[in-house]
Amino acid sequence: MLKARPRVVTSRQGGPDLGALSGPFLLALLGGDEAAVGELVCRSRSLGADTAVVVRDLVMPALCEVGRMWRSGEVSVAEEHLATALVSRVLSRSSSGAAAPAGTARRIVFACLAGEFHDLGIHFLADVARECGWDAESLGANVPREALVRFVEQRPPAALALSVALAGHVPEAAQAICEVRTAAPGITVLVGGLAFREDHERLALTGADAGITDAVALRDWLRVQAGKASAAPPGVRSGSGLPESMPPALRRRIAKSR
Ligand code: B12
Repeated sequence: MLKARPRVVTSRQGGPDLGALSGPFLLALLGGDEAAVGELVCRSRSLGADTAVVVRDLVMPALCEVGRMWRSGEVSVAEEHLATALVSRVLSRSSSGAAAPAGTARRIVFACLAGEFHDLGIHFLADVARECGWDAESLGANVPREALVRFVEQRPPAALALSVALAGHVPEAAQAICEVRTAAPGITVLVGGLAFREDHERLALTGADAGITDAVALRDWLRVQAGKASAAPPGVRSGSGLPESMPPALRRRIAKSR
């Protein structure tokens, strides 16, 4: 059954032009040249690109090309794994997002559901969120639905962001969102990933509040939401001085031992 149509949020082109770095970046990735990959990311940053722009304009096109070459047999699975691991290491080192002090920032949780192993995107997006001053957690790949629902029920974030690369996983996302809405109403649920970039119509099947297509669009959405935040964002400290997002049993135990 079709659910309410979520908003699709896409970024406009803009920011520094990284086009000239794309070819060398792909070659460095495929050659496993970590120093060159690091150097190209540094050059992008010196041109004024933040993590969101680096991911949208340098990393995503390169990994799409790696995926194409992998499918056509031009590179092996081992070379694809090498490129993926390399870009992940370099980008996490170069991100400038420091962890926000507990309880002071709006919180966003990223996850890939059961069977979904494409978690590189959400690790980058968590860095993007930290650069925007959000408290971001990435639960990574293959998170069982029950565990995710319990997690957000006990420690409700302001936003839950689910990533779906394979179209066959859209029904699982729809089920998870339905259960999250019952267990923890009030959370804004975002979805993104290749499954929705291939076909925006799939968004309507999920029941999410919005579908966001890329890292720059997410960055802009996070900034707007942070601007709208009330004086007491979710996760602020309670009267006990402990974050509201802390599991209740742990909060009680710590409060008692004081
Ligand atoms: C790396 C990779 C893998 C790695 C993943 C490693 C990891 N830790 O992530 C491994 C080896 C595990 C893998 C496995 C498989 N893969 Co793969 N993989 C890729 C590859 C090459 C790159 C993906 C990537 O990281 N892109 C870069 C990131 C940054 O992009 P992204 O994930 O899309 O995220 C961005 C946006 O989509 C958005 N976004 C994403 N999620 C969200 C969520 C929210 C809330 C928001 C706001 C935004 C957002 O923001 C991100 C940053 O801009 C792609 C090629 C491609 N065209 O994408 C194939 C690809 C996705 N894989 C593919 C396939 C077929 C598979 C396998 C089935 C292969 C197999 N036979 O085993 C398995 C399936 C595993 C599973 N069950 O999940 C196909 C999918 C085809 C399709 N249309 O369905 C692709 C397209 C390759 C191809 N050309 O055929 N893969």
